[in-house]
Amino acid sequence: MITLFDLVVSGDRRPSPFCWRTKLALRHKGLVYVAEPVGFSEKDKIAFAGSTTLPVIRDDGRGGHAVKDSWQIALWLDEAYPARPLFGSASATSFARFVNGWADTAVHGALFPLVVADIHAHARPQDQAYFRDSREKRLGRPLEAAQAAARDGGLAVLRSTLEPVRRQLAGQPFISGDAPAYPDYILAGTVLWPRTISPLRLLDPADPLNAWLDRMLDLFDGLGRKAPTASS
Ligand SMILES: N[C@@H](CCC(=O)N[C@@H](CS)C(=O)NCC(=O)O)C(=O)O
Repeated sequence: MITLFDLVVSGDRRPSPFCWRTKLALRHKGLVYVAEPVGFSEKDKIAFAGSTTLPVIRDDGRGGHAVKDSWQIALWLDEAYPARPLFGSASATSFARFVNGWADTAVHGALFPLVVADIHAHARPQDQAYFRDSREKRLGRPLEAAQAAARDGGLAVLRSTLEPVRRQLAGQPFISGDAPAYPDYILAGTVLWPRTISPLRLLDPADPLNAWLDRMLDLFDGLGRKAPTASS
């Protein structure tokens, strides 16, 4: 059995874009897992893996082997469980690595300040001080001020950052081609993040990316669609 250490906020919501990547990857591979909820400040729960961030997985069927970091987890899953590959070839892995880096920097860089105060508002009460302190150090100002400043024009920047994906999807149903693979799970995790903790509508209703998102939310018996949202 695989245990996924999964970020939890209030109302048992699971917002982490990186944990979403791993959940979708596990389901893609048909692997059964149990999710162990971990709050922002519960570092003791993942210390066994030498990690301070989520996701972490522990595979009891493989001697309790632990892997940290969503990208490393994806690589390891394909190595340990070659059926139903997340990548499938060296060039597919290379493409996915680019998407991973682009999402983590360009997309998350634009998105994070747009929702940072909303994340704080949804963090469990016992995690809020840790979250505020660590993120205000990163942003150099109060969370509310950072979010208010980002909302002034930042959503348009974020939406234009997604333009390469619109072009990719103009000729195919998934970022990876005819079927979803890890690059799709990377960006689906990004979209599920604000959906879980913020009223912000990341995509304009007329955005062609909505058709792709609908396909992603339907995967694996509606895993993403069934997840509690900010308003549910
Ligand atoms: N590169 C890492 C990033 C993981 C990450 O930053 N996770 C956040 C949750 S979204 C976290 O665990 N933060 C804990 C903290 O801020 O202390 C990955 O892909 O797994």
